[in-house]
Amino acid sequence: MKITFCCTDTKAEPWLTGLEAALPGAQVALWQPGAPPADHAVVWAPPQQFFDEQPQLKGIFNIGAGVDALMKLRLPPQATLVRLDDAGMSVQMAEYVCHAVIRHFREFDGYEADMRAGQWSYRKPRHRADFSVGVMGLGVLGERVARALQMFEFPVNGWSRSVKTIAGVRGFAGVAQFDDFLRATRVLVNLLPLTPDTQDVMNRETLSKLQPGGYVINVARGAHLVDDDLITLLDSGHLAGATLDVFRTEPLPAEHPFWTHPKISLTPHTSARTLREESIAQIAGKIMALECGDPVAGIVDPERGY
Ligand code: NDP
Ligand code: OXD
Repeated sequence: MKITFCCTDTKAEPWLTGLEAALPGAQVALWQPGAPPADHAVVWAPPQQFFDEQPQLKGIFNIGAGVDALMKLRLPPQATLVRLDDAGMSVQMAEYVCHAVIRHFREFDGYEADMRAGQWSYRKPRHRADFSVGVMGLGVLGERVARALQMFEFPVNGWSRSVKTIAGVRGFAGVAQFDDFLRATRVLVNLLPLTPDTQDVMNRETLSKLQPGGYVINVARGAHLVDDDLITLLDSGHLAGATLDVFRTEPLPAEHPFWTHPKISLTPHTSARTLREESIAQIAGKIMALECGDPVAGIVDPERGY
């Protein structure tokens, strides 16, 4: 069995040796233009040329959860496209989002500034019941995040395409219930896949429906958010702040206003990192399952785009 590896911005060597160790007998090679045909591909944001030269692929394994970059390309129609299914990302996402929610709710930035100014002062405790958190996307990551937030007793809302029942989470589904979801939410967490339906979903109109003092946490993709609309609503005072991990252009361009906005906290697309060992083990298991005709978790539906 031949496996070709084509992952942008990824150190290839440890992946190649890890995949070879996990799939004894397989030949694993770094893709180069003109490389011989392979059975399966392990990819992250490959160029179109890669698929044009590998039209016979049986399986394409993305080393991330989001497949939006692949959905822009022409893929071999017979190939099964498989995304990472957690592989250690959901716990990271839960800790990132809980940290951001709690940091905002408990006003830790304010306390830090006070203490640095040599000021020992207290703020009035806020009511948890006033900080309902709405999670957009209740998939592998969103569900874990919603459950983690519940542990801190925040009221939690969830929005998905199809109806989801998660104990203790007030569920909303589809376009018809989106407004109700937004109006019931103060802190908005985005964990949607980027698709034509979800692009620009956080804009002036939708973010205006959040409860006053709203807060935005974007950990999915930059193109879900209309940057200028966020800034307008922060400056008008309708929104209290935002924590952003993902951006339309990454790295975030030096001149972008997000860098210096006092109400925005930034991280460099790091909320849930691909963990190499877990991912190699998962991908190797999926390649073997696909070869044997066994069920494989995390198959992408090209029609839905996720
Ligand atoms: P999943 O595919 O498991 O879940 C997607 C969820 O979004 C599902 O609940 C789905 O609904 C819902 N959804 C999709 N389209 C719509 C829509 N039009 N309206 C309402 N709900 C919709 O994805 P993951 O949880 O694994 O990952 C989510 C995203 O997180 C990834 O696509 C990626 O972009 C991002 N990500 C970011 C990382 C980072 O480091 N910042 C790391 C990893 C992922 P339904 O359940 O009905 O299908
Ligand atoms: C992913 C990511 O989609 O890291 O896995 O953004």
